[in-house]
Amino acid sequence: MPGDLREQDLSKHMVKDYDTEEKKRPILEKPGTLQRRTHSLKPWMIFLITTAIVLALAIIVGLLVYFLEYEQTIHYYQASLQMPSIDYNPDFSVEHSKIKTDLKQKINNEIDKIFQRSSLHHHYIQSHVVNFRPNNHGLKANILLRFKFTSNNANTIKRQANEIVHNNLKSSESFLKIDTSLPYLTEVNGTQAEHVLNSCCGLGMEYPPMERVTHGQIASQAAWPWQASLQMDGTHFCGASLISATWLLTAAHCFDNQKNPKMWMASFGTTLRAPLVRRKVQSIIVHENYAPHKHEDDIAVVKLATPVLFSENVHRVCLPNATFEVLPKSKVFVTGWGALKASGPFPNTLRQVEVEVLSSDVCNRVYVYGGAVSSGMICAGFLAGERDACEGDSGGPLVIAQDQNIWYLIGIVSWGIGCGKENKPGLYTKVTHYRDWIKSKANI
Ligand code: 4AZ
Repeated sequence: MPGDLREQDLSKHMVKDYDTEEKKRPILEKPGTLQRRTHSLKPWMIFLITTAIVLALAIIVGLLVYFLEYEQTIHYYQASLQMPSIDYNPDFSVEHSKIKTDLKQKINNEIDKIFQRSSLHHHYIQSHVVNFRPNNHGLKANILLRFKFTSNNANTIKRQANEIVHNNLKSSESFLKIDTSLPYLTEVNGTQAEHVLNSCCGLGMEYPPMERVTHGQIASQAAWPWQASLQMDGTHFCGASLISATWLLTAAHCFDNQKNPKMWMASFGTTLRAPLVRRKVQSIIVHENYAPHKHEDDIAVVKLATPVLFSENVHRVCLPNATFEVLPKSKVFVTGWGALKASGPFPNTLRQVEVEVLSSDVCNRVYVYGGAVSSGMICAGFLAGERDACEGDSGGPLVIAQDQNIWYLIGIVSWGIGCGKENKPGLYTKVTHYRDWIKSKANI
């Protein structure tokens, strides 16, 4: 066949060509030798490749560790616990009462102990008692448990946590019992849990502070989380204090020129520009006996259009009972965005100053305020002057730390002659004097 012939011819040709090339090659370079050379690796190359592989493996392991360890997020679970051995006491409803604080501590210690010796000890952070309620099995406590884990572990961790709670509380050893008719743990969304965790009053700056405050100081973010700024057209006019998720307490004279709630806004967070939270104002209730440009009954409550969600940096201050007494010389703090001195500049960041309570007798001396200090006012500062509230601080809080570092609102910045002048300390509306009025208007 013609095809066969052509193939034969071609193969002959190829052999011929190869032979020619073979002859041209130098004697030392045999074909086999050349092939082996291209495939063998030098030691430095082997070292380089091994290093690269080890490095790549290390990066992969590192990334895995990072995602397993550091991409952990906070998860909250709510649970209800029964304490059949404890009878309900009305003081369990009194915020910061000793009996309530002690029992909360006892429950938290018990839960800590259970989880710290469990398989979840790396994931468990803390337990927090939210409230107590009486029921037909004695006393019931609602608690929030805080865990840290990667989200893909959620179902396993919840199941394990349920088992741990169940196994530990079914034994008769613990004073805590679990309501077996309910699922033990239910997941709570983070913002809602933070709101609940921060809903107790008066948690602010640690007192006494690490270093002594001599003059006005910049306040740190979570030091005075109840401090609000009342603003008109985006301009700060007055300070105010958050006393619940919807109510602020401030001075009546802040509204001397503008009482329309639509014109006002409240902001929270230590900086006026770039605040943490803003709220519209729904209503303003000024004390009925207040007369503009006078100093008596200088108190008002402001209702926010929508409640704030409590967080570490925004939450309420405690209100003292009407019987709460503050002794002269008590150390107290006043905070605000007021002028740094009379007719001086206004700061953007919240400031704090420590002052002393002065007796009304001292403040009513002829050379001080000569009888202008009434029973509804509290006097604080120094006869020597210097540390004081000033213009723009009006309406803001004067607070005192009680045991367990809980802050109580005792005064509202109201008036004074100048700022930091000798024999002219600051005057504040006395909150205890108006305690019933606050209750009648805001139901707090
Ligand atoms: C004011 O004008 C003002 N030194 C507030 C407080 C004091 C003086 C003035 C106290 O808002």
